[in-house]
Amino acid sequence: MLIKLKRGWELPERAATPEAVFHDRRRLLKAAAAGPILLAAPALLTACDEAPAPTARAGGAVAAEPDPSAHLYPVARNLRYRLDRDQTPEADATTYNNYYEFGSSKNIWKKAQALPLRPWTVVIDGLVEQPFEIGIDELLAKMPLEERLYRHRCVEAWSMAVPWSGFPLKALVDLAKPLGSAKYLRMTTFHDPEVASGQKAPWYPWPYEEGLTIAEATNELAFIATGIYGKPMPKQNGAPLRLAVPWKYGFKSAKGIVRFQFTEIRPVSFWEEIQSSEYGFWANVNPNVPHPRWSQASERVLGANHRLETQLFNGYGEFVAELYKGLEGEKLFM
Ligand SMILES: Nc1nc2c(c(=O)[nH]1)N[C@H]1C(S)=C(S)[C@@H](COP(=O)(O)O)O[C@H]1N2
Ligand SMILES: [Mo]
Repeated sequence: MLIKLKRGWELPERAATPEAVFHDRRRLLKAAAAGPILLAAPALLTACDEAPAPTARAGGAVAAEPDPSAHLYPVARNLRYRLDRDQTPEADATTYNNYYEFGSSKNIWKKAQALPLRPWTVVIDGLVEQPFEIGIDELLAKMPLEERLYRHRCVEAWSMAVPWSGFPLKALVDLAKPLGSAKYLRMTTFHDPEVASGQKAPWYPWPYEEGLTIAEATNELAFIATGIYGKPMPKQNGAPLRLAVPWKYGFKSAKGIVRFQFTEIRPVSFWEEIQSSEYGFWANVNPNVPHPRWSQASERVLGANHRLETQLFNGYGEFVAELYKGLEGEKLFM
């Protein structure tokens, strides 16, 4: 690429938006050869160049239809997980989003309201004692809900700090009863181009997929978030189920999950399939390993006027560093 590598804080926001600007243009050029796709080009490029600052504010007011899980919240906070900074204002965390199913700009929260949340069936299969399906409300009733304050660090060098509600991923793994041969957990997002128009873009490998090793998935930090700010999860933030793995870059935290599959084969995730030289399987946060196109040394704090230095494992080394002993030959930090 001819894009000059600059330090992250010198980048205009739109330039540090790898999941949009770069790939859409590149894939567009590729796809343009095919002809008909060209029709989509002007609209797409406009969307990519859109100023990220939202004009409208969502907050809790967005949930027009009542969420059937609303009575479950708020849940008790687990004080083991502490922040080193202020919480991000709810209005920022709920209106500045990455959710490519609904478009490649940050301002998709209104479009995401088109996603129906019921019925929502979760498939648990692959290398398990007995594959099964379970409705979201039945699953929520079985899981130990709690609130956790976690940092979130996007690979684009912005960050937030939010109170998630949800349950440890380990509780779901235990429910699934994986076989000893399972080495990875693959998570798959819903696929419905009729409601998620972003999924009509054929140059993305839909549906969105992500994966963890079983050791990562059963680490105490790995969390399935079902709510935020003491309320059910807004659609734009990944309702009804989204992963939160705060020591990894944000793209690992798949939203709108419908399937948990246990497998022997390392899953190839959405962004890895698009550009494996920039987005790998491990994607652990490390300020000393720059993205090929920008620095990861610091982060822009959403809803604040300052940057902070990024920390190794996003500050969660005490919980997770152990997981990577003996894996030093792997590309752990991209
Ligand atoms: N299904 C799906 N999950 C996704 C994404 C996406 O585009 N689709 N984007 C990821 C990225 S890059 C980030 S930074 C976080 C953003 O979560 P937030 O919008 O709740 O802040 O969601 C992640 N999960
Ligand atoms: Mo991200």
